[in-house]
This record gives sequence, C-alpha cells and structure tokens, in this order.
Amino acid sequence: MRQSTLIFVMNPKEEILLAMKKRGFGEGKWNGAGGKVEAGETVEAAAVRELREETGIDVPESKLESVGILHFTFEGKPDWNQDVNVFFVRDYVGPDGIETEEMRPEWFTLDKIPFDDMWADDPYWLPRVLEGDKVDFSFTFDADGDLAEVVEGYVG
Ligand code: 8OG
Repeated sequence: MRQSTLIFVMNPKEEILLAMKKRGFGEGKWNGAGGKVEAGETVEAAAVRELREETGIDVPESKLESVGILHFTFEGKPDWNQDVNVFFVRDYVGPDGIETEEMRPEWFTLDKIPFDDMWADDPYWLPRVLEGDKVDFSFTFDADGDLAEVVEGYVG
C-alpha cells in the first residue's frame, strides 16, 4: 500500500497550523502538511521533508509524535488508495509557516477548526487525536467521491 504522511503543528497557545491546499489532491481544503513517502525514504524523513517543503517549518524527527494511521480506499480511483501516517509536532516555537506554491498556512484555535472545508473523514478522527487518543481508522470513498464507510480499528 502506498504510504503518505500528514503533519499537524501545534504551538504553546494550543493553536493548530492548518494549510489551504492550493493545488493537486485535496485542493481547496484545509489540512495538515504532508504527502507521499518516496522510495528509500522513512516515513519520518518524509514527514519532516513535506512539512519543510509545504510550510517552510523545519523540525527534527525527534519532534514528531506518531498519533495514528488512516487507511483510505477510493472505489472509483484505486491508484489513490493509501495509508496516511499522522504526526503531531507539539509546542512548536519558531518562525510561522510561510505560503508556498502548494499551501497557505494559518493558525487556528481548536474551537475554530474549519471542518466544513476539510476532508469528510476528518471529524471522525481529528477530534480524537486532539483529545490525546491514538487512532486507526479505515475510510472508503465511493465512486462519487463521497465517504461511504468508516471502520475504527484497534490501537493498543
Ligand atoms: O502529495 P499528496 O497530494 O498525495 O498529499 C496528499 C495529502 O493529503 C497527504 O498529506 C495525505 C493527506 N490526505 C489524504 N487523504 C486525507 C484525508 O481524508 N484527510 C486528511 N486530513 N488528509 C488526507 O490523502
């Protein structure tokens, strides 16, 4: 299964950095930074690279906290199927994210997360992660691109 990464940065004020995806997969949606793991790359190295490329924020791998895995099946587009490895970077202090070709980052307080303009699955798992849980979910999108099935897996 193709592996991808998704990284949410939080600052000491408990704000979360979301970025408006300006092009490609997920265009027009707010999301964390992230993208595909390249051949020969670890998931953590990919997370650090994607965060830097998409927001200009540079953190060491030791700042990454693994908070879950999301399995996606797209019935209309099987080549989109992927596992997304989700990380949090907590207590980030440093330069704010910068707008890049791909993303426009912005800090949000936790009560203002714009779920209506995010992926349809995010309300299932992101609040759980924000409460401190680790998550393992499987999501199926039907041929129309609508979220059709949600299965919660076991996290030990
Ligand atoms: O590089 P690429 O365009 O493949 O990156 C896609 C990014 O979007 C990557 O960080 C993984 C993330 N992503 C999905 N599906 C979903 C989803 O349903 N919810 C969220 N929050 N992120 C997703 O690919």
